[in-house]
Amino acid sequence: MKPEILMLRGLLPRQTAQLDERYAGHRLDLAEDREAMLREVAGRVTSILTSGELTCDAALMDRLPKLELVACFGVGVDGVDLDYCKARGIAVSNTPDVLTDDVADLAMGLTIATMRRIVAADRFVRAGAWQNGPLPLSTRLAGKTMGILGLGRIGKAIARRAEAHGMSIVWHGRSAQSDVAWHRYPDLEEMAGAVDLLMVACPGGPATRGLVNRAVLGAMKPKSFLVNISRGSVIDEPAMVEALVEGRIAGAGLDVFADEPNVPAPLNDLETVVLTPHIGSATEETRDAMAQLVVDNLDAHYAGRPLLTPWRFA
Ligand code: 8YV
Repeated sequence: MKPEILMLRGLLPRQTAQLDERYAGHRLDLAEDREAMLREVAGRVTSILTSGELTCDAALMDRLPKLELVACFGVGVDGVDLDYCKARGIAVSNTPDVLTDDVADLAMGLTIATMRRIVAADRFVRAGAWQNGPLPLSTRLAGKTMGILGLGRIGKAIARRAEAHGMSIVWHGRSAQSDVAWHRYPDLEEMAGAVDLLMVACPGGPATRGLVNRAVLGAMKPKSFLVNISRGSVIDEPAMVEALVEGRIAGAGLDVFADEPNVPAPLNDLETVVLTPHIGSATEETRDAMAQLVVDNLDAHYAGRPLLTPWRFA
């Protein structure tokens, strides 16, 4: 008998073929009648396949008495009720490391695109506006300070790239790191007031919800920028939109939003904002590596081997 997996999303064709060979996957996201599917398979399912930003909550997991593993496609596990998993002894795996470079590249891409107004410049040329004179001047990166909220693997990869562009790095995170030379601000608001660009790179989830609040945004200088490649939930989105619309901050590069795929309408009208549809890890190479890691974790679990990339509960 093949182990049965409740799938809240699919994988790429190469890994779907591997799954089909060894497992019976039930695509809840494609089910016409989700309730009927759940009733049918709940008693047999031993794993859930999900993404960090999808909801895998207690209500769902409560219905799966044999659940052993939640395998996440993505580094973020904020959609999973981790307290519940810990209490029930359900293992969780994610896909760290393989996506670090891509997410950091996008963070720098958004930084450059926003500060140098690359997207606005592209629109300017296409609209034929160049014939009427030059585009207004933009902002230099070199010599500026980037304040990184969350200095994990991705935060550090962004820091290295930003340094290569001549930027200075400071950071804020819950705990000090003895092997890090960059200055740490214990207070986020203070850091926000001191930097030219606030880079949001911390995990999502209850611990960071609304961390970049009205006060933090209010502390930022009118000439400073905001980039978010983490989760929309980390920023008070209405307060951010207000600050951008009123020009209280200079601009923002945003890959993630509070209610994806919905983006606050006022952002669409702002030339100072660059918007991307949650594509931090969205390259062929990285998505292939992420999907393979999901399958490899499932394989390890069902072979009785340790998970390759287990989530370490606090
Ligand atoms: C998503 C991400 O998993 O890794 C994460 O936490 O947010 C992304 O890589 C990806 O968009 C799949 O939905």
